[in-house]
Amino acid sequence: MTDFKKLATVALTIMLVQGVLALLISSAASAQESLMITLDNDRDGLISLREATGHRTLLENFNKIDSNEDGYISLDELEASQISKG
Ligand SMILES: [Ca+2]
Ligand SMILES: [Ca+2]
Repeated sequence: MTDFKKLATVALTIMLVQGVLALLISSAASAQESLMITLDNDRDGLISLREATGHRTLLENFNKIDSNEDGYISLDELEASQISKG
């Protein structure tokens, strides 16, 4: 096997694994994950106070949900809160 073929095989394998992972993640997306995607306007994986203004319940409970008090709601904190889109 040439180096190029080896490289191509490795690249193909990585793409395949990433595709399968993406499929798994998207099919397993929880209500909290879809809420995070909806509200996280700057795509940093966290909901800031400004981004939380798009969701009334989240905004009202922001300080309660932000358990590590860093001013942002992470997906873990969102999942712990059990708040969903509705
Ligand atoms: Ca954000
Ligand atoms: Ca936090």
